[in-house]
Amino acid sequence: MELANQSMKLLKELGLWDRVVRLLPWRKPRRILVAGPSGTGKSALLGSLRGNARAIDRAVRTQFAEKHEGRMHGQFLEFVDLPGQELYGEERHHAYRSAGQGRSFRVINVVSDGYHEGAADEKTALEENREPRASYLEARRQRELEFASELANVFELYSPKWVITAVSKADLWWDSSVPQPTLQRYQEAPYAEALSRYRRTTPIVLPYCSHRKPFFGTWPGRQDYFDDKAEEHRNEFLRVMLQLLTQEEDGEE
Ligand SMILES: Nc1nc2c(ncn2[C@@H]2O[C@H](COP(=O)(O)OP(=O)(O)O)[C@@H](O)[C@H]2O)c(=O)[nH]1
Ligand SMILES: [Mg+2]
Repeated sequence: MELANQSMKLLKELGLWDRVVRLLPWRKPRRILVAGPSGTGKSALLGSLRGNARAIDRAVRTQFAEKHEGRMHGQFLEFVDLPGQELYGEERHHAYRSAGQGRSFRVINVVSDGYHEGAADEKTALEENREPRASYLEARRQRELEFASELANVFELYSPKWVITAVSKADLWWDSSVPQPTLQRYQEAPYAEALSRYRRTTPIVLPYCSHRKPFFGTWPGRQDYFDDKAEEHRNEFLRVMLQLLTQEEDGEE
């Protein structure tokens, strides 16, 4: 024990202590919150990042903040999959508080252009001809906007190291025209403003697709997207996320 104390002192004197701590196996993982309204695809995104890209029955909802810890490309990470339902607001606030207190955190903010598949029934979300109902998509986009304001309030109290907005389910909305109108919507007002109301940051907005699945089991979305783009987008998302993690000066916590 005495020897351990002496070595610790020596390392501190040499200015090497921090570096050693960073390599210790018991150091705490870096925390990433996966946030967003219900049915945007948070659990699916997390599953796909962790190598499990399968469709989720829409009746299966995340009820409590679920933690998933592990190594990813040399990074020791803890993902917190947050429940998005209005109903679980208390639980969500608790997760934000415990994530923000005394601990650094990062956020993956998951949106999907209103294509939320959760508690709503098929009749609410689809027209008779099985196309997504415009009024449903619009209402859910509004929910995304409200959620962005809620996040901004949290960020006023606790500042995340970084925020990536993942515009998921790209297999449903991707349109090869350039520039992408859907992505633009999240880069501009009112959405980008709501999210960065208190802390001005350059928004990082990336398209994403966890798996291919017809909307409410019937509407196939954009057929060509999955073959042409999905993997490229997943790789790019991972690249940006790992780059942000390596750029953090204090890899601690
Ligand atoms: N088409 C498509 N469906 C997805 C995608 N990601 C999730 N989903 C589906 O959307 C529903 C809600 O996803 P889930 O991850 O549970 O949403 P959460 O409430 O945000 O955790 C599930 O039925 C998923 O299979 C995606 O990238 N594309
Ligand atoms: Mg979930």
